[in-house]
Amino acid sequence: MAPGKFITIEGTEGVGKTTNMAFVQDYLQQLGVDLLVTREPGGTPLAEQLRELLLAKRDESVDPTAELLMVFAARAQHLNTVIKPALATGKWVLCDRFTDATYAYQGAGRSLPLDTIAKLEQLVQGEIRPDMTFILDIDVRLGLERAGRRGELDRFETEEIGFFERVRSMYQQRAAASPNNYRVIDAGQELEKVQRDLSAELTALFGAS
Ligand code: Z5A
Repeated sequence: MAPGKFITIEGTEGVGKTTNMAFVQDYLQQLGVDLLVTREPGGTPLAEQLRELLLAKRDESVDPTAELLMVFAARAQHLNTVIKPALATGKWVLCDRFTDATYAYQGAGRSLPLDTIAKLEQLVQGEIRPDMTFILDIDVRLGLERAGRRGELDRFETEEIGFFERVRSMYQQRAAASPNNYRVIDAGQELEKVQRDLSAELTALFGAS
């Protein structure tokens, strides 16, 4: 059986990932795709516990390398027990964030060396990479304004604006470096227009599959 496709959605705060994940899920299911929808950090009971540890605000500062290792610990569990088995049976996997987020948040945001992330990526994932990544791109201030309307902020959301500027820039650089595997969507537009753009990309990519 042909393995399924692995699709991820990424972006900075307030970009509308949750809203648009649901839209992409509907689109693919209408095409008849057998789809597993999941998220990172998370996607298994252990990885969801690691997510809680990562997002919780706390009195001690979190060492960036400790944060990086927790992200990859969660990913190893998620990838090996959920994502890989699903892909192997021909299911498609739609994942809210994956290793691009690590390059963006821990690499650019926390200034950890990118080659360290690349080594962990290789160790944990081997050759597995997403087939397609949608990057929802938004002006950082606009995104933070939207995220702020949702209520209490988590540990990442309380970072200063420069952190999110670096995160956004890393996403843009990664998309520019591998245009075949990324699509950048302007998420600063009205939702209807964002979803029209997403639909056009999805139709071009998967409409005929
Ligand atoms: N993290 C990491 O550091 N390293 C890693 O490797 C990984 C993750 C995998 C949790 O991620 C944290 O984990 C994340 C990075 C770190 N940092 N933070 N925080 P998350 O993905 O779970 O959390 P999130 O970034 O807050 O995503 P989210 O919950 O999907 O939020 P969102 O993108 O802001 O989506 P939303 O809730 O759908 O939209 C926000 C609001 O805007 C909402 O009220 C919508 O109705 C509204 N909205 C959406 N689209 C529009 C448009 N087009 N116009 C107007 N209003 C809109």
